[in-house]
Amino acid sequence: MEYRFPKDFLWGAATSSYQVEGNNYNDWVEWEHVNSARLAAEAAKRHANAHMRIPEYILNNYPNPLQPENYISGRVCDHYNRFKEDFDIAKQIGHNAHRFSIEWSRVEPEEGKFDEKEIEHYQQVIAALCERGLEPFVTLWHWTVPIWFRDKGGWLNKDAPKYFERYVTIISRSLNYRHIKFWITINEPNVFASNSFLKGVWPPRYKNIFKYFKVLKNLAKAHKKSYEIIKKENPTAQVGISKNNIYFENIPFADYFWNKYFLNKIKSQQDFIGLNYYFHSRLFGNRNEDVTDMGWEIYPEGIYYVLRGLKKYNLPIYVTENGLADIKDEKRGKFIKDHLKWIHKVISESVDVRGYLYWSLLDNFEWDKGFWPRFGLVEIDYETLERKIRPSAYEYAKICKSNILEI
Ligand code: IFM
Repeated sequence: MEYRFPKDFLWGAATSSYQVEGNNYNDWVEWEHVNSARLAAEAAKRHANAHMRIPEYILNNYPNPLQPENYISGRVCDHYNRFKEDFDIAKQIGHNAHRFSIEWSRVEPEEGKFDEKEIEHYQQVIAALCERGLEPFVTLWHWTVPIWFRDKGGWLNKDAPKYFERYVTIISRSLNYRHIKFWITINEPNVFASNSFLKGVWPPRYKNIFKYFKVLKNLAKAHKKSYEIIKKENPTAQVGISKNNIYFENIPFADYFWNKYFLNKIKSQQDFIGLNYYFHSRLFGNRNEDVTDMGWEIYPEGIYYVLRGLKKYNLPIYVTENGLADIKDEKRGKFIKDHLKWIHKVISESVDVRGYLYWSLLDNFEWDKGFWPRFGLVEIDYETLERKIRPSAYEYAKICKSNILEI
């Protein structure tokens, strides 16, 4: 069976600064150092439980969840220095778009002092993408913040949106806007706010529903203002957010609060919706017939329902993330194809999906889980930093190059 995608469909992958660049200095880097031993000990405790054993094929790799160094990002993939090599690979495997993020803590390491050299670095990143025919999707904020911002209370500070606006003003002026059509102001506001302020698992580890809503409010404010700033600089820019939406099977309450609440808040200040799709949730438990290395259920059909749920916003949609941890690369090819089949179906029912960015181009640092989850189309050997293109990347390349999915 052949599924042809619309003309000019964008194909590619996504990354974020802290997860691939290496040698950053931000709130997460400080947090890792304080928490790595605890995270390794907790993993060991879970592993001691017969039902939660970590499989050998994960433990045989470096670094693995039982090792404290698994939780220290360090040089990660050294993408900061190797971005050209990595974009060569993206081009080679048929991509025509790429999503990356700017590291706020590099650009504004001290309050109000912007580092020209770092801005230049991102100018070079954008130029390198354009030279290779990769359409840049620039994410302005993917969860990490400068130390000075954290010390002011981070996103809980009532002036947080103002601090963010200052950064966005400088960035949108200094990056060559003619080369950037797509701007993503904020990555997954709910995931950030819930892990950091409600569940207490990510820095600053609060468990407080009022703080959770306060942070969402400030993020929405920051987005709206950034939208205006970028549009003033370049009225033709397309500005949106990346929103992690979950397919809640018959759970309308959760669907509203998780999927729609934030999007409704910024409704009139977005030109597209970036969808990050990973999860499905059933009221009485998922079947989990097929799972990723992280135990996340693989449920491709869910992307169809989630995309249908976004139709009412009447905006173009780009899938700005979708992917899985699969160290053996046994499931990735099929995973991508199955999701694309459902995306194709929703397009044929006139939902305006215009692109697909796999998460991630490279293996990278998965937040409090560290290095062991392997999401990459490209494998990273963390001892030598050698890049190896996985077989699934070639399967995906065929689709990217032909604009046709064959199953
Ligand atoms: O690694 C993350 C990314 O930073 C945001 N979206 C989900 C990915 C996988 O958990």
